Amino acid sequence: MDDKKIIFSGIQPTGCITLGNYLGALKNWVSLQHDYHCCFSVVDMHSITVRQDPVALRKRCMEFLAQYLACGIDGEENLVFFQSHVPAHAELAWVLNCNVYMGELSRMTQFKDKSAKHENNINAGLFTYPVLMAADILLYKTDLVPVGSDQKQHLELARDVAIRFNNLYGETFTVPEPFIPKEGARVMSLQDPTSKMSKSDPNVNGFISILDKPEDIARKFKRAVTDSESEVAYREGKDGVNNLLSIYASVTGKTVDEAVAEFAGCGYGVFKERVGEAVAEELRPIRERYEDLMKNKDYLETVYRTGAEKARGITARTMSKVYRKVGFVNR
Ligand code: ATP
Ligand code: LTN
Repeated sequence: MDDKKIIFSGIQPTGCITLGNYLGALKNWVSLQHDYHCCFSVVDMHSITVRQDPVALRKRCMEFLAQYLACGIDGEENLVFFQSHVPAHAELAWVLNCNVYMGELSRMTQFKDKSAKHENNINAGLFTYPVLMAADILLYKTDLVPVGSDQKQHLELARDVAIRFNNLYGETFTVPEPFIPKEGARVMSLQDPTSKMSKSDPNVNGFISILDKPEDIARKFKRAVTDSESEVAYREGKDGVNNLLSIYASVTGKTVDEAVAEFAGCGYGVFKERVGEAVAEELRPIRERYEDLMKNKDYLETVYRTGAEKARGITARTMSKVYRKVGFVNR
């Protein structure tokens, strides 16, 4: 083995992949992929914590996989697979469930948000969701987890569980670190810049799908909610403008200060148009590659089958170690 460190990350196949998912997670996966051994999973088991239509879910899972690749993830160099194809995720989640406290899980803000949103289906899976996520990460001896800032709390829990398990049973898991980008870690809704851009937002004008056409992107940015002033500046109280500046900085690789300087003296109309153009430019090749990839089902199948096969090998070794540590009889 070389001394490359290990990355694990995933996105759940719900709604469509947004500019938030892209800037918070995917774009960084792409830039880190050659310097680490990477596992990028479509975490389908997480997605059933909210009710899914089975036919739509199966189709969406393939579309998500194709979008990972279309963004520039190399499906041969990295392990790209569906979480449900690797049974160890569920197996380790069970063992970790027995080492996590109800109190810890009750504090998770995502659980509180999601149970408020889905009050007719507050199932046990929604509650233990972060434990499955910890299993995803710990199975691969992951060093680094590139995610948006909303996942920081879940990652903290994964670290706590790893440390607790190691203290109880002896050195078993690597304690992972989050990788949260400087810009783009929390892209806000274009319609309500005080709440996170979310793929399950019923208002399509609030989010940009990475597959949106340039004219739709332009329209959504044109309608983006800003404020009643007219100065493009980054400061408290200007949530809408701040969000557009961060998006622009993240897409172009510039700093927010450089972006502010660039738009000095511009009206909001021109500013929104330019941000929209920069985003459309970034996403255009992704949409084109996606269309090609979706025509090539055999290739997609090769990627996810080989990914899962390798992942099963790695995770089986972790599981036999874990089962031995907790005191189960050897198979
Ligand atoms: P949902 O709305 O269904 O909860 P989501 O849009 O929050 O979904 P997830 O699958 O939960 O998407 O997240 C996938 C990855 O994208 C995670 O790393 C998460 O931190 C990141 N992410 C999600 N939304 C944003 C956002 N608005 N800004 C930056 N990163 C984000
Ligand atoms: N919970 C994450 C998705 C996720 C994940 C992971 C991210 C599931 N397992 C492992 C990083 C590593 C979310 O974004 N909602």
